[in-house]
Amino acid sequence: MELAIPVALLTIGIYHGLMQTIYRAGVLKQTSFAKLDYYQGLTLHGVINALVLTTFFAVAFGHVTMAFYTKKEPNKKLMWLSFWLMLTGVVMASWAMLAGKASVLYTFYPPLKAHPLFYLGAALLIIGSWVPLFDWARMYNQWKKENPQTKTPLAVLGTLINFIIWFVCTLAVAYEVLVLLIPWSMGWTDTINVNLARTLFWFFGHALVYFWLLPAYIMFYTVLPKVAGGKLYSDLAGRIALFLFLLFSIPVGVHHQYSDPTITQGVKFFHGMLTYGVAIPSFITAFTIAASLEYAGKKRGSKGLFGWMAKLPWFDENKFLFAYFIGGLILFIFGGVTGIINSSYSLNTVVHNTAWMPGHFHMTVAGPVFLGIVGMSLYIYSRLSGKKIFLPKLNNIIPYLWVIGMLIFSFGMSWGGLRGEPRRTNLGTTYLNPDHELYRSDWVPTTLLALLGAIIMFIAGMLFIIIFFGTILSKKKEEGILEIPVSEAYHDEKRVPLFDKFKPWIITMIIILLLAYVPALLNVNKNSGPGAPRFSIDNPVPETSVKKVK
Ligand code: HAS
Repeated sequence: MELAIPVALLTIGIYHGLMQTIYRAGVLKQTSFAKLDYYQGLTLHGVINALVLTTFFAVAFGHVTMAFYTKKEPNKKLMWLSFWLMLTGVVMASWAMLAGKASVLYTFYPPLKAHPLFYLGAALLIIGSWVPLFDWARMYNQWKKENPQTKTPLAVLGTLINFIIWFVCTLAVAYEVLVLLIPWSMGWTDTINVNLARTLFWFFGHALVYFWLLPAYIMFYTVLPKVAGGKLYSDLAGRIALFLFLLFSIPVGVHHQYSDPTITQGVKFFHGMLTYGVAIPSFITAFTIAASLEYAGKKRGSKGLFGWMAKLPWFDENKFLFAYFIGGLILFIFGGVTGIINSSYSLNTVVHNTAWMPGHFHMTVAGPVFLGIVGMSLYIYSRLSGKKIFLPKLNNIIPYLWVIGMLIFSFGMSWGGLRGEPRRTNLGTTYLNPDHELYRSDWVPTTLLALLGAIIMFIAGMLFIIIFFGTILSKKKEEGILEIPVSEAYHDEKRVPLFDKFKPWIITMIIILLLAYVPALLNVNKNSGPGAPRFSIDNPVPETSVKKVK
């Protein structure tokens, strides 16, 4: 259920992704289509794909890794409690979005106001996803007591680190939602401090991207080397990378606020430096995984410096996870480079709020994260149910189709961004409408490229949904078991206690967080202007003024 529901919702999410590029390329020159407004569609696209799919999967995959490696049963009651809380939240938020009462995009920045049920739904989704952490901590402690001298399995370490990051960063967004947004949206308070809300959101928001990424990294470290036919080059490198994420994932949020005048240069500089810090574990990962793949290729008899690449199981349908993972890694090379460009203050002023930004983040969250999630969901389902993959040859082609589509799409978006094309804008009504005075012919090729890429991705996405539900509907062929490929380490370094306990890392994390965020919040407290009233997406006049005029 935790895998199938979000995959079913993907149909809506992917459809609205395609629609975005259709509007933006000027194929549609109107504000809505099929009774759904442009911003309503963009909100559905972002919330379903980036918040719902990712959170459900992280919880489901966490259950799988914890149960598989500790050989302990998660508490069934808590599992269901978490599932129902998350599902209720999704139903509430979906209602608000589909009814057109929450077209506030996935960042839900005020002064755009959503229906209170949207915020409440988001809060329930988050609270539901907290529940398993407490149960996993119990399972881990029991396992540790039984195995005091054994290294914590990398996948367990990664899952716990990821959910600790998630728990800490979501405290800020919980405060934003419960204390600032809901009372304001209910009309109990008249205005809201937009700067405080944005700062709290980004305390959560950048860590959120690593909450998406870490399950994929767990797969790259612990599953991919085995599937590729080799070993993990260094187990210790994986541990170091994971602990660095614990330190640096959260205190970087201000790099999303480089253009916010409330925050001073010193704070921006510090967050900028820490942002370079958070790229380090990804560089470690790039080298470690590349070395693991090189070893796999060499073991398969490759020759020469790059011959290993050709020997990898690119088209082996029995190892289809390889195709999903390598597709994600290839995209992430570009996603990472563009991310580092964003983190530079001066370059950020060129690309901020342009189409470059979705160009960047689609090669991350819709790259390694999306391909890892869908590939692993299919794998886990087929193993647990004992069913064979429906149309296995086609399944192996899907990730490559997705990568081609994504590279074309992101190239179009990034190129457009560099020419000033804005993000989150229905270009078809103005800039891409030849009859409009604002028409920009230089954005025609960029938006057409994005459209072409989106069509290819849409086809790949729909083929995946057919294969996923085709597999669910097929007959059981063997006994279902909980099994995931386990990579051995090539360098199985001896246990280093520092990289096997959480306490010193959590204390360091708290210190860095305080250093990064106390000054940021003091700035916000000092420099914020008057509070903002409630606005809806289709009216530049605040809601209260509209009511007064009526
Ligand atoms: Fe980002 C904005 C900086 C990573 C997602 N980012 C966003 C937004 C999203 C997002 C959704 O500093 C938009 C938010 C919004 O709506 O406003 N980002 C970074 C940096 C990194 C980074 C420095 N981002 C991610 C990841 C995401 C994600 C991961 C999702 C999962 N990002 C920014 C900044 C902004 C931003 C600014 C704000 C901009 C603004 O102005 O609004 C780093 O973590 C990236 C490090 C990555 C690497 C790449 C390592 C490569 C690997 C692949 C190796 C390949 C192999 C295969 C081994 C250094 C691991 C080889 C084998 C063969 C056969 C070829």
